[in-house]
Amino acid sequence: MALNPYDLFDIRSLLTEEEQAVQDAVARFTDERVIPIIGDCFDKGEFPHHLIAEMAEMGLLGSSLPTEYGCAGMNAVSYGLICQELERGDSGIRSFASVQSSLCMYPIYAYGSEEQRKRWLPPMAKGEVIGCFGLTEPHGGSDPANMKTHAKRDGGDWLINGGKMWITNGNLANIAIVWAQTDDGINGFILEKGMPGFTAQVVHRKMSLRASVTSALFFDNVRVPEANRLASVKGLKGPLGCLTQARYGITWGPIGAAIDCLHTANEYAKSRILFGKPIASTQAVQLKLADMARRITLAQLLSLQLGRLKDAGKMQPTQVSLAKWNNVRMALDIAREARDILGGAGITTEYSPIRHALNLESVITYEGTETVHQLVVGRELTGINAF
Ligand code: TGC
Ligand code: FAD
Repeated sequence: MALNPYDLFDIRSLLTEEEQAVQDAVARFTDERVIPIIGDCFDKGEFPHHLIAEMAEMGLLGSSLPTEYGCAGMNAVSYGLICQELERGDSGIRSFASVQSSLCMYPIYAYGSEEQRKRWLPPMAKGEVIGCFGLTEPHGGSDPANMKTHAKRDGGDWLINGGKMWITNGNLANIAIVWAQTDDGINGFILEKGMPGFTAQVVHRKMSLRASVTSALFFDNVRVPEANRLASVKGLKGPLGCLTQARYGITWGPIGAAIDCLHTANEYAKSRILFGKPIASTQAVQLKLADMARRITLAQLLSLQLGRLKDAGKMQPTQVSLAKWNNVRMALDIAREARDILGGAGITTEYSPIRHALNLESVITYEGTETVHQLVVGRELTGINAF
């Protein structure tokens, strides 16, 4: 029986029927709604806003949170499959879902009051309220402990001053989860669009994630009521806890981008005739395609086991770091190699590999750079902190 070239180890057979159904539904959405338009969106530097309502309708926003808040209550493996299928379309679409789900809805759920959960989560699940997550500052994203943005008590309120950089969904968002230094350590706040002194500015001239909105946020004496503070967490573990959720999804996402690149390169190589035969019949090209399949298979197994550990409540941040490092590196290398197999045709966005490669340059940097994740694994092995 012929094997599925994009799932050589039949990893799909390890999924439950429900997980397979989630994957199939999101795959259909990507094939029918994302792939036909995303090249143009990337060229124009536009995020396809009209897809938000459709993603919400499918339960893709806050998919792992409980149904009592209007969310789908799916397991971690299903969330991973959602990320994989969305990123097969484009990293920018997966980024939108990651930020909304893991970086905005998750902290409200995990660190917020019941009142905050009831107020924000149902409209966020419907895509009526969009969130962004402000941790990184211009002077150095890898070291968020060194943040300058601060919040000072003023009567019953807080006054926030500072700024954030490289914020996904920034200009789209109705609310921002903002992390700020206080006299009592780092705290998280929900800032609302329109609060005086809170502004966002789009980052232009991006060569990566062009179908995603990226912004700088500015806070000039923004008055935020105590009711908007995420009161049940303090310190860096607050934002890092959110990053663990998002990074988990990001271990899956690039598998989708890599599968799309392998598929594109394979089809092209079978039809491209050079020296009287398809380039797919040469040993050089087959070696490249085989190596892509090998690396994708390993990444699939890594993320699936990570998801099973997460669903069992046993996932550790170091495991997430290893998988984020491995899987993003795998996808970036495959995207560049696929681009090469397409020759000159590979340099235009008519074919997806160069778009995926450019996007993955962001994915390998955000949510902890490759180096940061390598050093987290190194610290685990040696017991010595290299930061
Ligand atoms: P350390 O000072 O040792 O720890 C502070 C506290 O945090 C706890 N902790 C974690 N908790 C949950 N998850 C994790 N991954 C955690 N890592 C640490 C830790 O136990 C401690 O708790 P406590 O109770 O003792 O206070 O911090 P560290 O030395 O581990 O951190 C250093 C380092 C470099 C790993 C960390 O600063 C880091 O990860 N830097 C990278 C920053 C980053 O990833 N920024 C991402 C910004 S958001 C983004 O990029 C979104 S892109 C979204 C998209 O479009 O998809
Ligand atoms: P730096 O931290 O300045 O790193 C520069 C270089 O130094 C890197 O190569 C890094 O690996 C290396 N380095 C760092 N530490 C060490 C060390 N100890 N030893 C050796 N080398 C080291 N942030 C948010 O808060 N919210 C968002 O929604 C968000 N979205 C993003 C979207 C995009 C498109 C991009 C590009 C970024 C986004 N980010 C977001 C920011 C992202 O998390 C940061 O870019 C990332 O954490 C790296 O920070 P930096 O860019 O300041 O690089």
